[in-house]
Amino acid sequence: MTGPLSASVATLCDQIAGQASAEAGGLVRQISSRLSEPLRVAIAGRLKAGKSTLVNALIGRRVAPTAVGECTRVVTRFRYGPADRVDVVTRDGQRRSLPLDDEGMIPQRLGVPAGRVAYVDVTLTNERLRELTVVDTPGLASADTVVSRRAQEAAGLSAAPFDADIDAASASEVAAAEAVIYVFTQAVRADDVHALEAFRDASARLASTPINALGVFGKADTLVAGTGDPWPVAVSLAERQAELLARTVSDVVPLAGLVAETAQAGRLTGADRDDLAALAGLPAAALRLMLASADLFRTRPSPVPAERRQRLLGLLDLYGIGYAVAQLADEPELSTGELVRRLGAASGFPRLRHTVEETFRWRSDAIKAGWALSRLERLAGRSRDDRDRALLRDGVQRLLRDPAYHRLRLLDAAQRVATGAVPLPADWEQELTRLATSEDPRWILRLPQAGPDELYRAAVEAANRWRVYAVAGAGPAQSRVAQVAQRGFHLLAQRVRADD
Ligand SMILES: Nc1nc2c(ncn2[C@@H]2O[C@H](COP(=O)(O)OP(=O)(O)O)[C@@H](O)[C@H]2O)c(=O)[nH]1
Ligand SMILES: [Mg+2]
Repeated sequence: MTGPLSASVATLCDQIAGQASAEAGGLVRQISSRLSEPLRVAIAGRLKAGKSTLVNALIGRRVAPTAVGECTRVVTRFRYGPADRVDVVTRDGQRRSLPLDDEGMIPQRLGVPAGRVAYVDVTLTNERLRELTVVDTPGLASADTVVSRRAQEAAGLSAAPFDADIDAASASEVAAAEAVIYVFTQAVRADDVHALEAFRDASARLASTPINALGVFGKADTLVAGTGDPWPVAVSLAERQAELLARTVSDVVPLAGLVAETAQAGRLTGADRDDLAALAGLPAAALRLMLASADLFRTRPSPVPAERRQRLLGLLDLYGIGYAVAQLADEPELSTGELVRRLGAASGFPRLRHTVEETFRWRSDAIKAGWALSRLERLAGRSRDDRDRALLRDGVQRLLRDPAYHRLRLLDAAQRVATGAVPLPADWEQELTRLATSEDPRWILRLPQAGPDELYRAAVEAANRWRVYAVAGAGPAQSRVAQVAQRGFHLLAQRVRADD
């Protein structure tokens, strides 16, 4: 599913590749082939933040190991494919296939020293991966700088696909992601902010805005002791983080990732449900004591054997157990399926999924087109061949003059205003946001009933207003934004008239 902007960049790539030198042509074809792939989202964050857990929840299958092990130390890419398959790609470009282990997970032992692994390439016959390729990274601030640098490359933090210090075959495979989900736990630290800014700086154009980055406030369930309700605290903390990071991520969504993984991957069995129901039948005081801490839950006398209790902790942790037990105490006949559905809702995952769709999928055409254009520009900047350089530069310039590409500039301007980098009066900001994020002239102009004439006049009027603001308005930054808006409304007026 290639959107219109990506499709025309792909056409441009084909034209350039046909005329450029063999070397540049090959690189341009790599960029082009990325445009028809699903949007690639890297999951970034510190070690143990809950990244792999989130990956499993997003895929809806427990396939990424979440314990300490070799696999959690390498970059792993999950994409759609006709068969389940794990390939270990080494830094010399060789591939080695491995079977999934007995539990359907990536094996803990890769058979290759971690230092020689470029990344692990996993294809799964999983519908959710048809639209989203997910890249799991080991953690940005890990002590092992090699691993951490590779994580940064996979997250697009520092490296272009072409100048990574690995061979060309692997480099083309491990091209940077177009979008990132950054998993925080507790407070946002200074180097988290730093890493995010590096990500923005590394990729030009759209990446310089929160348009392609989303924050997840992970392990929200561990914010309060025992089984207390963490959401009031989690929601307000996430809001505070979102304010702090407004220039870096579009939103920060709180999530109880472990519960989300268990629910999404369908890990809770009928026997688990029955164990939870048995706990729900305990006298209230005994239950309260048991659920006060993980240690007490393991050690207090209980109708459920110790190893089964350990399993429940691993599936749900105290918050999830407390939530499930409360549901079963109210409705002892609750089915496993309905319990899982409620746990999924209680994990915060539905809001995350919705936000991912809003933030990434909907914008993925613009994100990918912007990504590819910035790669072409970068290639032009690096090319030693004058003819290649001219071909690339001219091609990109030609495309950017196409009215359709004005959307990229609009999104960029709207994000800059939304982040506060360029302050505008609130109603001007809202108008710009509507223009940047919609194709519907009636909605943009807030004239739901208007006919073509009225829409045309309103669009021309808006263009004039922004032109005046560009000249008379505050500073040079506002002026540049206003010029982009003016042209946007001018193009909108033309479109309304053409559709008439
Ligand atoms: N209680 C709780 N534990 C979690 C959550 N997310 C992950 N974990 C646990 O934290 C540990 C590290 O998670 P993992 O996904 O491997 O972190 P990564 O290093 O960022 O990939 C694992 O034991 C997970 O089960 C969560 O939301 N709540
Ligand atoms: Mg991990």
